[in-house]
Amino acid sequence: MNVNEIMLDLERKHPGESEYLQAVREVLESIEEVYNQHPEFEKAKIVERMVEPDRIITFRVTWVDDNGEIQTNLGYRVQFNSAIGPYKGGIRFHKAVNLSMLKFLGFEQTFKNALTTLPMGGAKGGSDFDPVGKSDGEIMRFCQAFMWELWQNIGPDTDVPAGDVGVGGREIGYMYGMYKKLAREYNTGVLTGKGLTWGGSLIRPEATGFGALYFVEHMLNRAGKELKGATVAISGFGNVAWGAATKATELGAKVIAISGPDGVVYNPNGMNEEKLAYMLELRASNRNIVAPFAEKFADATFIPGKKAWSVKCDIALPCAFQNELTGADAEELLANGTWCVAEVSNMGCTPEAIATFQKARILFAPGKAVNAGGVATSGLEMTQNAMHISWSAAEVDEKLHYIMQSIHEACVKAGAEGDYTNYVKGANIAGFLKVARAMLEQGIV
Ligand code: 2IT
Repeated sequence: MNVNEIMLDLERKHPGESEYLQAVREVLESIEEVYNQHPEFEKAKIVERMVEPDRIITFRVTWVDDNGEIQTNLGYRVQFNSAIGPYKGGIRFHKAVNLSMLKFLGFEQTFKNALTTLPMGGAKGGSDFDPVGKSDGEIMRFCQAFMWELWQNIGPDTDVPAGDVGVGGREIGYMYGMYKKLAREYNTGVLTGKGLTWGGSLIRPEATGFGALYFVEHMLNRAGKELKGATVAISGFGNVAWGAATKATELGAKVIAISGPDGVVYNPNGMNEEKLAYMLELRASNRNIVAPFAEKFADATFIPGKKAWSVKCDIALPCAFQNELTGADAEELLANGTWCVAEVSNMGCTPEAIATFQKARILFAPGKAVNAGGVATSGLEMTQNAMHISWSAAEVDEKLHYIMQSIHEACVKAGAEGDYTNYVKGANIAGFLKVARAMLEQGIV
């Protein structure tokens, strides 16, 4: 494989799709060496096939807003790879959603899902619908209209969507309601992230953040460090940030920053139960601002226009959006003494930021390993749905723990570079080998 040649070809086919091209380049660069040791991969053109989605479904979503105005958005489902299981991955509602974003996310999801140890292929979907400021009725009508188009393309053994940015339990509920009506069957396995009384799994809402902290604990243990007493800066204040802040606090770390598009909240005394509960309220308000947190809690300060990375911390956890931590942010964190960065958002760091952390040889791990607990627990939800049972919170949490430990071990095994662990390389190689071998065994399809 020649990475530059493949990238040139891909850029020609998909001009301007910067996130997608960025995600593919990162993976190809880190698997190149291993790939070239396997002539059978080269012969079967595994990489050339793996970088293209199996299929993309695009559709128009038309709905009526509260003023009676007709609105039209774009809807997508990118079914990326089904070598190891049915397509699986979230749905993102955000005004910036486009095909480049969903292709990058679907590509990443393929490797992430392979790392979970569970049989799930990779997919992603979404819409440029902007949930900010929308009423509950508008959210419901949009979700219904979205599912009206999507429903025939999904199913428990075909493609199983879930939540992502802008899509939580409420949206999954509205989508499932419409699915059930159209399909005329009670088929819970078609979506994950469901409510607990109608097929959802305990721990699924917490799983991305909890799993991330289990992964970070393993990284720290291996490096002879501790979470207890460490200061943690988190970007975002949504479901993932909440789960991460909750588990970090439980494990004895101090979460000293959360952030939003409007700025950062400096929270020097860390979180407590009341503050964590307020994070959920803030997200549910649909206003997408973090400033009210500092109005409610006197020991917190809001700094407008600043990112979480301006706060001096031991551990930085991007929990919001792709490329939210840049090369300049990485320099600032290093100057402030940060010694561990774990992406909880997908591709939270730019390539420059990753290179900066790796050059400084601090602990760094990529989203596809760190945040895999979310989709892994979706996989556990699918299992419970298929068996028509529900496991206790302790059972699910124990399985999540075990999965995060397995992912950490796989990364360490494939990512060792002398006495440094290159978690990016480890995650990419481990995920790639599993998917590549499955593709090879299934022939030219
Ligand atoms: O990025 C992700 O892994 C998710 N949004 C969760 C996907 C899922 O199917 O649970």
